[in-house]
Amino acid sequence: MKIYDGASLRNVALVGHGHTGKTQLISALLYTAGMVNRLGKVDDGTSVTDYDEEEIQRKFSISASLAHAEWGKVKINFLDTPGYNIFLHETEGALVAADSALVLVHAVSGIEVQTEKTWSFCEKFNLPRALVINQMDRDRAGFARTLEALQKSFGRTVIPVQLPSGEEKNFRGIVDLVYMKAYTYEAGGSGKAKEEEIPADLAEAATQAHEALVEMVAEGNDKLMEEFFEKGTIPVEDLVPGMRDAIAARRLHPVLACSGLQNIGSENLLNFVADFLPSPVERGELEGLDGEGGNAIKRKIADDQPAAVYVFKTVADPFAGRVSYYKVMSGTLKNEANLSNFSRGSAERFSHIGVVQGKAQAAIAELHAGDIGAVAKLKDTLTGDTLGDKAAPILFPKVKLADPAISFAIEAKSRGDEDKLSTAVHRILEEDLMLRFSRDPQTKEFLLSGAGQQHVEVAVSKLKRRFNLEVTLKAPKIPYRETIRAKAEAQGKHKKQTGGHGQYGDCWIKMEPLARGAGFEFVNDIFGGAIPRNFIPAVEKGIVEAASKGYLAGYPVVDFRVILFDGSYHDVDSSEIAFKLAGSKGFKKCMEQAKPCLLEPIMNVEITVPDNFSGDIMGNLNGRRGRIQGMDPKGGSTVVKAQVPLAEMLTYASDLTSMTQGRGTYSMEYSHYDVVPQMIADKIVAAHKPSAEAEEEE
Ligand SMILES: Nc1nc2c(ncn2[C@@H]2O[C@H](COP(=O)(O)OP(=O)(O)OP(=O)(O)O)[C@@H](O)[C@H]2O)c(=O)[nH]1
Ligand SMILES: [Mg+2]
Repeated sequence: MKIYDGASLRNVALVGHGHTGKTQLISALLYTAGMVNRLGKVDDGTSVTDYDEEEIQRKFSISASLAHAEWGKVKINFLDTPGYNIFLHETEGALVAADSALVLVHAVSGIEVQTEKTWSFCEKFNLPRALVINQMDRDRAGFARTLEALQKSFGRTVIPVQLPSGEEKNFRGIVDLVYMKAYTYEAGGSGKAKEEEIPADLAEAATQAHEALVEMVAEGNDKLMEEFFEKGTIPVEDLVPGMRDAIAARRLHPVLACSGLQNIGSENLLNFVADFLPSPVERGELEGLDGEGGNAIKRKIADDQPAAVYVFKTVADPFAGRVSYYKVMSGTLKNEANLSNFSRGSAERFSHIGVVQGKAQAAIAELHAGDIGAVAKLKDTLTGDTLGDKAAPILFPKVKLADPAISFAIEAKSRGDEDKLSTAVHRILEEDLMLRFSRDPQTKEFLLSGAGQQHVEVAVSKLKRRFNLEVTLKAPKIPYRETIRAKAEAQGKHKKQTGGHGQYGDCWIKMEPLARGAGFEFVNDIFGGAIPRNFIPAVEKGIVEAASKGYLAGYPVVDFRVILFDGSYHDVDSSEIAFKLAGSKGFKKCMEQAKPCLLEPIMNVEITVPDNFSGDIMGNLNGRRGRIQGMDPKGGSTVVKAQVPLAEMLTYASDLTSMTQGRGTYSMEYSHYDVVPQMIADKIVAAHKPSAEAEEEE
């Protein structure tokens, strides 16, 4: 493998809606460039970048992956990214490594939700980009229609640099609007083109499109504008550098056409990437933070700078161990280099650094500023870490991801695997920053949280396949609580005086409701030694323990006050344990009169949806016992604020996706506890009965 300097590199992310053909197209481009010896297919599980078993089985991309093509003097690093909404955090995370993007658009479906979303990711990372109208071979494919929609959404800087020659079954190649030549391909062939003159029926359209391109390139460039006014056109030798500048400055978003499955347009697309998309060094300086004070510093993307690498992806392989994918942000990374991990303060050795082709890696002696590589077995480096030359610390910003939207209770299927669960889950968490693992302190359940149901299910499948660990997922238990609504007064007496040492404890208590959130209060109102002082804490303890076990349905009783005001004792038979039992009995007797009820957590929910969905969303929230708090417009979207019981929100992530075709997002945080309506409470209490009886029998 040749070693490439920064100027000869192109780091291109393929992004777009799910199923637009990103993975398929990368396989076609690699085959065309001679990097692999067959045209891999997503549908057969033979694509280069959907190599993970989870991806092969599901036939879509789940995580970002990497491949490269040597094309002329250039090496193109392709980042394949998922387009499916619940895996988009992977896409966002991988764009740090890209210097440009190809936004794929389906020639039949046109602009879709994730087209817009991934476009906005590119904006966030300031990525120069082109649009590729793919799957031109499909029935009902339409280039002109799709182009119009793109211009409407993304503006007039969206300009074709190719026109398709033929459509649907007859799609056979493209007309290049820069060089004004036609190129035809053999369907399902080598991806190499035959150059031809532009067919007569396309000549006029091509000339017009060429002029539109020339005008757009001249628009932001005074010198070219002058030339354009003088000559009425711009010669190719000036147009090409003018286009490169316009693309890099994001004044021009070129549109291309192809079919990845039929391998039509591939050679032209590779040429376009090599000739027109920027290299990493052209992106100038990077911003980071210094090692200590967190002050902003700049770093040039150049070989003569100190080495720094940024880890953008981690894979937990049960055999190879941890594999880290990184971009060399500055300097040269040599094999066997010792680098400091600035994010963790440790040292790491980069042994056997390699370049990546899907699941395969090939060893390389060094990687230059801007290049992308992998290394196995770093000790404690994780995604988002910056490493580099000890003498020149720098930290590149981590990508901030949204909070998980859904949680499941997770349990090892066999009891013997309980210890394994936490270890294996933590390995999976290392490769997916959007997954969280926690333990609910009240319900004691382990929770696995992610972006959506399928996201969590993929994690479960990985646990099984890679770590041979079978788990079950359940909706998490709701941390209900219990409280009282009325005052009560009762005696709690524990007396056992048959034979041997007896037991005697006796207390009188009053119980009163407290404000929500107040917890528990104990007041000692004993006068005259009705209960000796040393036994009073035992009474309190008995009450606290009984309250933690609940009265109605096994949930802790909260927000009440107990006043201990009388009692009696026995000189010989009274003991701590006897007073504890007396307290517990008094508590239970009070509960009978105190109008106990269940409390449930209420969440503050904020939902953002396109305006036309807001009516449906509010109707749906009413059905979930939600209380709408407000509605604010926010640039074409509506933000709905509501308070909704947690119990009604367990499946909201997937319901919102289906209600809004994936356009809605929401966030949720705990607000307060409130009384569960009687009908619902009755069911919860009834559901608790069988298990409570079983427990008592034990
Ligand atoms: N007819 C036709 N089908 C295509 C073409 N490209 C991809 N497909 C099919 O479209 C489906 C999706 O292709 P992928 O390459 O997996 O799409 P993707 O954009 O990577 O999808 P995600 O990974 O979910 O984001 C597969 O069944 C492909 O065979 C094409 O050019 N023409
Ligand atoms: Mg894919």
